[in-house]
Amino acid sequence: MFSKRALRSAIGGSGAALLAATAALIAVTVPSAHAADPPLRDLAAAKGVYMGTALTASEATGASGPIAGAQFGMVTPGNEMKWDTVEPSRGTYNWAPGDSIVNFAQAHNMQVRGHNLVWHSQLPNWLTSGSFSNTELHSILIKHVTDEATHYKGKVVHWDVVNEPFNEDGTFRQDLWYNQLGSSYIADAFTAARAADPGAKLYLNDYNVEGTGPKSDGMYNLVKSLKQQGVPIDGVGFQAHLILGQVPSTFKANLQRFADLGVDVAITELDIRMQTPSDAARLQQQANDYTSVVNACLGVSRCVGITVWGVSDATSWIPGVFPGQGAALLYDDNYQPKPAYTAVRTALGGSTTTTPPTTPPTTPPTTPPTTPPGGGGCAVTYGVNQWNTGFTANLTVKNNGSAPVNGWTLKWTFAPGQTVTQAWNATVTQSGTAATATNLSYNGTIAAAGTVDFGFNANWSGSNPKPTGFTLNGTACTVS
Ligand code: G2I
Repeated sequence: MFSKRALRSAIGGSGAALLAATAALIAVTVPSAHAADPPLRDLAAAKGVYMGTALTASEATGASGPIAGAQFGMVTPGNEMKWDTVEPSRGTYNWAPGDSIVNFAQAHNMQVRGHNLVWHSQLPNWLTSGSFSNTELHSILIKHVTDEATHYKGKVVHWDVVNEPFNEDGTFRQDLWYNQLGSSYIADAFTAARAADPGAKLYLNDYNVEGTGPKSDGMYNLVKSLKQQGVPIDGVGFQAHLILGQVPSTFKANLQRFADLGVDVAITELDIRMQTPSDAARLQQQANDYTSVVNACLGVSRCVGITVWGVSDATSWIPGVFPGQGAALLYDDNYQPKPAYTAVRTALGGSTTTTPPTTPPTTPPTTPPTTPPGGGGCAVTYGVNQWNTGFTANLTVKNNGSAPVNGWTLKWTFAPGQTVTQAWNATVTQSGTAATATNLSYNGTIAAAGTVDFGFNANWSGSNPKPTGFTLNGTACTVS
């Protein structure tokens, strides 16, 4: 008998495409060193699961966007569907940020996990300081859930209807909702969401519930009781904000016991943080940890997919909340895949080889390697943040010409003592005081009148002046 997952995989569009692609690869021998591996989204689809990422609006238009669109088949807005964004004043809705993520998803053939309808955090002031009566608060809650689920009807496949309702000991969190409405706010929110969008799968979502324990038990008891009461809950999300080397050994068994209650399960916000800076041993441990998490999901037939909480370490929430920690995702600060990426790919049935850089900087581009900025020249803005021995520079390069620049090289001269240590959104090399930045695979084109951003960290000694001249593909640029 086919499991639901095997059936999905056998008939799934991406799965079929993958099989066809695999057959084509077998028929034509492709030099293996540079044979492109299928993206994670296709490998996942062939296993009957999705692979997703969180994405904020600014990440979508930055360096994470092209990676997200290529590698992931599901997107969760990082902040754009939360209450403070969506309903900043009572009854007035701000859909544009969330809509921008939906548009991004549709443009990249991705699905959307809505996050979230009810939470204790990121609430607008009018709500937290409104001193509403219980009755009024209840109607505010139901209206918000109804209006948001209605707005995104047909566009969101899963909703995190209620997010993080538990304390660590498994009792209910004493937040605005529970304190005034009691635990029945949870059932009421699910019921309202179902009425507004009967097609969306409705999830309860929390963290520190991945392994068995008091918090997970609290959630288990709630789900069991909601199911017994006929409340429309379809799934349980396990956020999985994990710590290096601490993937719970009971993860799979725990997912399975929830699945046995008759709900889907999903890993919804996966990241695995470590002390920074990372090193080879930690990155390898992290790769092993990611493998364990993927295997836990694949081992449970009702585990429908995995979402990582962001594309790149460069913009992850972790360092801001856990100072000294980070490096938790699949792509590093320079948007290059880490051992964890290869581990996930392998666990999903892809190849075990280390991924070559997205496009090695030395690969000759197919289009003319360096078109000069068509006619109108270029302008560089160079922003600096400096401290006693180091600095961060953020550069914006504008193509003032009327034609796109395809493949770019920016050159400038440093002062003695200025030394780049790490760059993002570009490869930066240095020979003495001569510095060269070249595009990465995803940002090689600068549209007519368009810009590209990159930056670097560097050391300095003596003085730390701004470079006085830049050339873009050999043409001098103005500097500001
Ligand atoms: O905290 C990590 C996640 C835990 N589970 C629920 C998720 O919704 C949550 O996501 C994070 C976002 O990744 C952060 O980007 O939620 C944070 C807020 O609790 C988000 O951070 C906030 C910053 O703290 C604010 O300073 C900022 O104004 O993002 C806000 C919007 O950009």
